[in-house]
Amino acid sequence: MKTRTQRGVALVMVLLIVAMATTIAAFMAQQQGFWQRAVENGRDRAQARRIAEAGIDWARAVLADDRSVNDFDHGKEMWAMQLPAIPVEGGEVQGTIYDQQGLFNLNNLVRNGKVSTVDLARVQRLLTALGLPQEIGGALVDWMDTDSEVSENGAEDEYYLNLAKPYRCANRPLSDIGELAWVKGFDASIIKRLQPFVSVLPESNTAVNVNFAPPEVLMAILPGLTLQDARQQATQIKSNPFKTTAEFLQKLPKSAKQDSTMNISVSSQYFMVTGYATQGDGASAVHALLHRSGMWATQARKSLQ
Ligand SMILES: [Ca+2]
Ligand SMILES: [Ca+2]
Repeated sequence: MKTRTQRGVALVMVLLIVAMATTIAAFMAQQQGFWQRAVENGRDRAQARRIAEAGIDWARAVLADDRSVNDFDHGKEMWAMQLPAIPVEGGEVQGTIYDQQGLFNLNNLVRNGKVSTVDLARVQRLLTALGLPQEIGGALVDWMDTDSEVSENGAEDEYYLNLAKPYRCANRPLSDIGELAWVKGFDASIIKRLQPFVSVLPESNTAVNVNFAPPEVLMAILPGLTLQDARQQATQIKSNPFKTTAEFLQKLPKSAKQDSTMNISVSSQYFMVTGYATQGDGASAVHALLHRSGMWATQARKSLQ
């Protein structure tokens, strides 16, 4: 027969085992909850991504439709409208198309591996208009040209290989605006200031679509144009966009000097498309650079988040 003490110990053991079993069960239930939520989140995110990517196909269709209507592009056209998010089952989706040719294409600066001096002068005018140092234009030329000869205010391998964390000069066109952070003289605040006015397109002789050009870009392509005239011009264009470049040239303010090498247009081939979608707890953003040739646009670059 068990003593009273033995019975007491046994009871404590039972209570301990029950307590442990309860803790383990609670822990397992919690883990299962985490796992289930992780699966659900993964599923929501995958769905959101598929919907956001479908936004790119929507943009291609919209841009093709636009080209079937006319051969000029401006901010009052349907494709350029910013639409609010549209509800879809389980979430919402938003797609926006941004013109890229009202901006100055930095890759125009170097053509076939050599500096385009007229474009360097344009970049320097743009930098001045933005209150940035002109000198960084020289470093950008060297970063992109294929030779290793140091230009005025430039920098080649010798400079970059002597940095605390050395790397080589790219000697090729830019692939992305973020790449500027590697170039001598550029930093985050300069890139932030420059970004709304420049693009990085996979070609080196693209026209500026004057219908989308901000005053600072108009100043860059039209020597002598004052900031006041450029602002007035950009405001007028916004409400009365041009259908031909001839019309634009006719209405140029007196302060602007016409440049025979100026490459302008009233239409665009490059567009940045952003697709954003939510599904349950998941969200996804897609950015794609589209190149429209004829009616159809192909994807030149894409990033997913
Ligand atoms: Ca159009
Ligand atoms: Ca170089």
